[in-house]
Amino acid sequence: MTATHAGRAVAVTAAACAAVLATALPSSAINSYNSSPAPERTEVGALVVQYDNDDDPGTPDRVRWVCSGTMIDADTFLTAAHCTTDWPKGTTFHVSLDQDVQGALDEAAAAHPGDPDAVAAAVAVPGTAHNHPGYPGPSSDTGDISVVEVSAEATASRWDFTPATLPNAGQLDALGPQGLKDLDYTVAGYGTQEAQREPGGHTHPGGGERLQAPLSYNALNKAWLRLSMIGAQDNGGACYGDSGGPNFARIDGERLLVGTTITGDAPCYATNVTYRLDAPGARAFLAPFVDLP
Ligand SMILES: [Ca+2]
Ligand SMILES: [Ca+2]
Repeated sequence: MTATHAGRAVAVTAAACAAVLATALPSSAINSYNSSPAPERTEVGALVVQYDNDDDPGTPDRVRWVCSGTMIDADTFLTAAHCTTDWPKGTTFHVSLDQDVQGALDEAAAAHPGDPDAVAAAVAVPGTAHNHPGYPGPSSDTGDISVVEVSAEATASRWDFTPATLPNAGQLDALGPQGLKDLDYTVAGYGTQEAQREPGGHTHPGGGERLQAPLSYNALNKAWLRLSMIGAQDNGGACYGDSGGPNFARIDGERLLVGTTITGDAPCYATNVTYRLDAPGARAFLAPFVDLP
């Protein structure tokens, strides 16, 4: 585990990948291998951020998608705390459930040149971010979880979606190692592709479109569910910009949102490290925002 799949420290929100996206190849998300578009996952969206990015502080002039996330009820968008912290003063957070968020941003930028407020309003609904108060905690449980509270009315008027279902308390523990191995896992998000080796180093092309990929079980810790992205095992995987996005498992025929993408190996070929949503830390944080199962 090295790079945060959207963070600041070892870097890598999609915003930190600006140089990559600026020269982006045809848009695509998640890893390129074993992935597919996810138009049906309408509860999965992108975190859109409007922030100061020029020499005129106090006027948030830049609008871009930076992370992924999931609607877990009518007005609560679940994402990662490293996506919603450490932004310049005056930053505002927004949620888009569009399939092609980068395309929507490009279109809005062309329609509203020099008007970032109008661009944000065209592609997303505004919200208020709430970060886990303990973030960043110890590596055993970093508290890397946040929500963006949006207007249920504004969101429902733009997108038709069914909120994701959260797991019961300790549901992954109860399955045991063999039970966890037997499950089918799927990651979804708007992130970039795995590393491409190019002159000058690795780049991560693509991103901004909702894709999904299968994963398999690797390990379970107190706060973390590790999932394999090894292509040779028919898995796909998550990469930069997929942070905060969902990892689903099908349990007893039901699709449950069991973990949010947080980090993994830097080139995005091996492991997706996800924050468990059945564990006490996540549940205590989420309790004021959703009805927990
Ligand atoms: Ca500015
Ligand atoms: Ca709520």
